[in-house]
Amino acid sequence: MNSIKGDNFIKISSYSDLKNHDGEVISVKGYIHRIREMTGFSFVILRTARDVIQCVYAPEFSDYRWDSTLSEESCVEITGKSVKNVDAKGNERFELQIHDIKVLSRPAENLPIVINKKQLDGIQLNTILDLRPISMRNPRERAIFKIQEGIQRGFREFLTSQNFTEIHTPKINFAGAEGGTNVFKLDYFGKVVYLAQSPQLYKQALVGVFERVFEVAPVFRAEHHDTSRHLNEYISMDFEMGFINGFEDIMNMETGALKYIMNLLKTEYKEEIELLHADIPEINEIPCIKFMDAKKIIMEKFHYTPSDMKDFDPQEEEMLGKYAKKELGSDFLFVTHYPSKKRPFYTMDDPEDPEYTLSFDLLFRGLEITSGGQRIHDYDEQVAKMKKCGMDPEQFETYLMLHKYGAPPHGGLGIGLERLTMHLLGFKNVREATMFPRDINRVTP
Ligand code: AMO
Repeated sequence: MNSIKGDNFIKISSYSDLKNHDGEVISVKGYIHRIREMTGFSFVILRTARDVIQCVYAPEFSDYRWDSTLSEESCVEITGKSVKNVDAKGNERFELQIHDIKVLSRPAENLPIVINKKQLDGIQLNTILDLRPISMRNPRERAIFKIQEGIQRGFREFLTSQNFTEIHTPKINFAGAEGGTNVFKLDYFGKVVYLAQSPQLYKQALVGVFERVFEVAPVFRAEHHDTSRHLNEYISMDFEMGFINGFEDIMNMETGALKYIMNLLKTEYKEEIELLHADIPEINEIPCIKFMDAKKIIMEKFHYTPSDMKDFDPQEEEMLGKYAKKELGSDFLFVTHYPSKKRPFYTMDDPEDPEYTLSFDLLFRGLEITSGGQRIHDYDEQVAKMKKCGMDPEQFETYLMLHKYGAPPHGGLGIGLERLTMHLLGFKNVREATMFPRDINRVTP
């Protein structure tokens, strides 16, 4: 029960509290989501932090008299009696018989879009994004980000239970960690520095301190193309763990985290799942396939000729998603042993075949949501690999302190939070699962 006795009435904040106070006079604060005036009575739908509560006005309920200046999006405190109703289908529904409405604030203007329908029908994504501070008031839009909260919460809770330490690493860095050209340069008092592409270098350093670490934080990628799966700023859910026996330990930890997250969503985010018609996957074991075997499947089963034998394009990922679902009965698929040429300098090569790496991606319903793998922990090996990648090890002195002064065998991964949310909710565009997206054309709101 989530209620406190204050003033004269019990204050409640959600629909479930209403149930717990059947027959009692209680008070609740929120936004007026919708008003429906009928003959002789009115409905006021109140939007609270997480749900909507139906309140009914009729003159016989109290001395309070209907205020025809009440407007939608006003903030109010409604006092009334919690009563149970049974609808035509036999469903039990609690509502509040209004005894009083205290107006706490009124909007200065009417909203530019209708937000009090089940979903934002017929409104273009760009308009929804332009108006994010208010479009998110729509219960369905809001539910997307409650689900996203649940994912992060599950990640955090699970890893904490596995003795991981939560860390915060700097976002202004001396070098890009992931290579490539998608790094933002910054003028730092006359010096060139970079926005963090990932917490990679620091999370590895911290394995040398805490053994197991995780971080949920924004990272920055200067993506030059406008695609449905790339953002310039996204939330990366990273972990890194020491004393591993192999990169399979990382995959097992991720499987455990995902199982925990999905169960948490099913148990504590039921209303949001219903609103969004989300299909939350059952996870038992996640199947796993080697990169070159995946290429074979793409060529032989899907008769597709890849343009790049060192990576997958989005269509190939989709094909692998279909294959995993149809033939392996799984929404997820681990692809392991990516070619060394396409993985960053910290990735450990496979000693059995150094053309490939001890690394993996996780595909979810045909989209890469995770990259991870085992890292090089030997100093000489790391320096040699950096040189091979055309890097100057001297510039990475602080990073190499880990290797120089002793590092355990270790590895980790990074999960793109928005991408995971996107495919969990069946969206076509990652921006739908991003509160305030940053892309090549958008830096506001
Ligand atoms: P990687 O660069 O593959 O690996 O990123 C990890 C995951 O982050 C997500 N992602 C993105 N999401 C939205 N917009 C983007 N521009 C974008 N780029 C990446 C994807 C991807 O799988 N340091 C490694 C992780 C590790 O090995 O620990 C890394 O960052 O879901």
